[in-house]
Parts: sequence; structure tokens; C-alpha cells
Amino acid sequence: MIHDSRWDPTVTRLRGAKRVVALTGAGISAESGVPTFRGPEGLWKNFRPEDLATPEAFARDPQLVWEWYIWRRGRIAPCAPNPAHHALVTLEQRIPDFTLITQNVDGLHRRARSRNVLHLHGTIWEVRCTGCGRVEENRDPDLAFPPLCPACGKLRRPNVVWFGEALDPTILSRAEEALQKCEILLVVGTSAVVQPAASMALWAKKAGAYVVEINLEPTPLSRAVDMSFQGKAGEILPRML
Ligand code: BV8
Repeated sequence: MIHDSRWDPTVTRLRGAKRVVALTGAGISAESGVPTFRGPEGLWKNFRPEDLATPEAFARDPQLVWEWYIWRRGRIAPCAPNPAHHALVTLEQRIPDFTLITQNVDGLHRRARSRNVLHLHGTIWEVRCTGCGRVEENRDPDLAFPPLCPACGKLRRPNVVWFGEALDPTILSRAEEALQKCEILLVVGTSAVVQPAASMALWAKKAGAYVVEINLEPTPLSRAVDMSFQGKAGEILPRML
């Protein structure tokens, strides 16, 4: 990919920026081999989100929901961070105040050594007790059944935010605060469908940020952002830096 002069305003701003936020979705992990949710081979293709990523689904059929997450763990485990994840680590090292807000539960930003990461939707590598709320790391890829809590004996679930569930208020307010004060927001690899993440770019824009979108294709955000670059995050982000 040659240098695109349309990048210049973004690159110039990034050079002098003090406060930058990156908001990422499943698309940033696509080049690592992690299936996206709504892409051609998307995770949701075989299942509808309402069928599995909801507390009702887990209450109705914990086994089915659990198996879907174990299948996803198996899909994600061999995947490594890609140049897009690493580019955001480099950016974090260069920018005095950098916040990474991710919708992803795959843990690849942490694996790439990003430090200030807000996981809006939790992580697939932890379980949470449905009884006492105890959270523990759990990377077991073959757990055939939802594990029981050693403390209270109730079912343990993936420590992710399902549809219809509220996001962690602390994480949400830290994200809001970062979006309110940032000079630049990079929105990378999200279809901008799931709320409240999909509204975050508009919050930043309203607060005066310069908003840049990087995505393979246009999204509902594309008209509202300052710059929209179509292409692979794994190519555009490293080149931009
Ligand atoms: C809540 C965790 C309230 C689990 C997920 C307002 C309006 C309408 C609906 C709602 C609303 N407010 C709330 C809702 C309901 C709901 C919602 O948003 N529904 C949608 C479907 C309309 N929201 C909620 O329920 C949220 N909760 O608001 O609570 C509340 C308050 C108080 C008390 C009770 C309740 C919770 C939502 C969280 C759901 N959990 N995940 C799991 O992962 O299993 S969402 C799931 O989708 C993932 O987190 C994923 O990250 C997220 C968003 O998808 P994307 O990341 O964007 O991925 P997608 O595949 O869609 O897109 C990939 C993009 O990448 C594409 O654009 C593609 O072009 C691009 N791409 C691909 N390859 C590349 C690329 N780009 C660049 N480079 C590449 N190589």
C-alpha cells in the first residue's frame, strides 16, 4: 500500500497529540485468525446472538452456551496478536495519555502488551460464579461442562457481558472520561452496531475529538467521522505510525 496523502491530517495530529483513545472491535483481531461476529465466516453466522450471548440462553441451556464459548476458546487460543495490535502498543508508548477501549473478549491486546486496556465486554479467559460472583481466570479449552464454583457450588459462566446485561459501571465511566478528553479517537474494526460501544465515537466527536475510522468497509459511523480509511487494520495502522 503506497502512502495515502489522505493520511496526512491524521498523522500530523497524532504526532502532536497528548491524549489519544483507540476503540477496537472484532475486526482488529481478524488478521490474527479470530473470526469476527458479523463477517462472512462470522461467529454469529452459525448462531444468532440472541440464541447464545444472553443470560436467558445460559439459564435455559448452560451446556449449549458453554460449548459455544469453549469452541471459541479453541479458535482463539492459537491466534497471536497481529501488526494492528502491535501498532497500538507502539502508539501507547509514544502518546503521554493513551487509552485502549476494546469490545473484544479475545485478550489479544493484553497479549500484545497493551497496558491501559478497558475491556467493555469482559474476557473469554475468565469465569464468574452465577451465585457469589467470584471471578477467576480459566483458560481450560476442553471443559465440557460449565464448572461449579468451589466456594458456593453454583454454575460458573464466561466473564463476558451478554446482550441485555449492563457493562461494568467503573469500566464504562473510565471509557466515557477518556472519550470526553481525547484529542483523537481511532475506531478500528467495529461494525458499530452494538451499544453502547457504537455510540462512543459520537460522544468523542461531540466533545471535540478528531475521529478516524479504520475498517474494511463503510459502517454507520463512516459519515460521522472526520476520516474513514478503508482497508486492513494490520496494514493501515503500522503504516500510519
Ligand atoms: C446494554 C461479549 C443496557 C460476549 C458482546 C440501544 C439501541 C439498540 C440496542 C441497544 C441499545 N442499548 C442496548 C441495546 C441492546 C444491545 C445491543 O446493542 N444490541 C444490538 C445488537 C443492537 N446492547 C446490550 O445489550 C449491551 N448492554 O446496553 O445494557 C442495560 C443497562 C442497565 C441494566 C441492564 C441493561 C451489551 C452489549 C454487549 C454484548 N456482548 N460480546 C461475547 O463476545 O460472546 S457484543 C459482540 O459484538 C462482541 O463484543 C463484539 O466485539 C461486538 C461488536 O461487534 P464488532 O466488534 O463490531 O464485530 P463485528 O463482527 O460486528 O464487526 C467487525 C468489523 O470489523 C466489521 O465492520 C468488518 O468490516 C471489520 N473488519 C473485518 N476485518 C477487518 C476489519 N476492519 C479492519 N481490518 C480488518 N482486517
